[in-house]
Amino acid sequence: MVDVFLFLLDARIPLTSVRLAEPYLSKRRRVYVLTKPDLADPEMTRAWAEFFTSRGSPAFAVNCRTGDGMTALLGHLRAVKAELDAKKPAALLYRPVRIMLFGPPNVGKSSLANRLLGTTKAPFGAKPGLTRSSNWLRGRGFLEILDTPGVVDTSLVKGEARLKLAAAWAIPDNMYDPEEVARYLAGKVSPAGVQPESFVEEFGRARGFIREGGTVDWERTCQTLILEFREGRLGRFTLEAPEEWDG
Ligand SMILES: Nc1nc2c(ncn2[C@@H]2O[C@H](COP(=O)(O)OP(=O)(O)OP(=O)(O)O)[C@@H](O)[C@H]2O)c(=O)[nH]1
Ligand SMILES: [Mg+2]
Repeated sequence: MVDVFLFLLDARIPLTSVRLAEPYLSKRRRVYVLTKPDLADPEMTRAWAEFFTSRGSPAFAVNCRTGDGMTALLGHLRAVKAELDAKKPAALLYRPVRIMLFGPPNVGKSSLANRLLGTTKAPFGAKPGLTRSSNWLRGRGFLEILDTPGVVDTSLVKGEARLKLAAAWAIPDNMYDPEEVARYLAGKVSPAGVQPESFVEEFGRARGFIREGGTVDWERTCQTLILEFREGRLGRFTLEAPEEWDG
């Protein structure tokens, strides 16, 4: 029995995140949580939250590392509790709100569970596939949370969506070609007029990744570019806009 589905979307790739998990969740009552907003373009995060809200699903941007945005999400969940309580016989009023977390690998599900519960019970960490099985978690307060592993088999995803998932680190490191992902990212983050290829090359030179003979150490350069994107060191980028929504 689940009262609310919290559908976590990486704020840098909301569309790809939705498409991954959508087939598992059709028609259920859901609340969207845009995670890692500190890494995304703030204007775009606002636009995405408004987009989902206008389509009838509440949406909140939450930074699970700092707690930014938690107050609004908790306020919403308290309102859900009040609504559920109003429908229940008095004898059942002690019942907590049951929440299931859903979303791509590494999106921040376990971090959010810990934040919502005020615990550190759910193991979390900077690599996809950390949570291996679904667990009901309880803490202080009025919530019970089902933390789940990443929802889908990302190995089946192809094309640009796959590059985006790799960039956001929803795909394990040995499952993508770093050069392909770095070139893709360079195309997104390089200033207008700069070719992705030259951007990567300059990036490597600027960091001193030079081999004997003066050529750029391409592998190290690509890996570092991806890493710096993931940490927000190249800036705050959102790779998808609500206008791309087609469903
Ligand atoms: N920058 C940033 N990092 C975050 C945020 N929320 C979570 N993280 C980091 O993202 C990584 C993944 O967090 P988890 O909570 O383990 O993600 P998960 O969805 O449970 O991952 P799996 O169980 O592997 O599917 C961790 O390194 C977190 O610290 C956020 O709002 N901003
Ligand atoms: Mg987890």
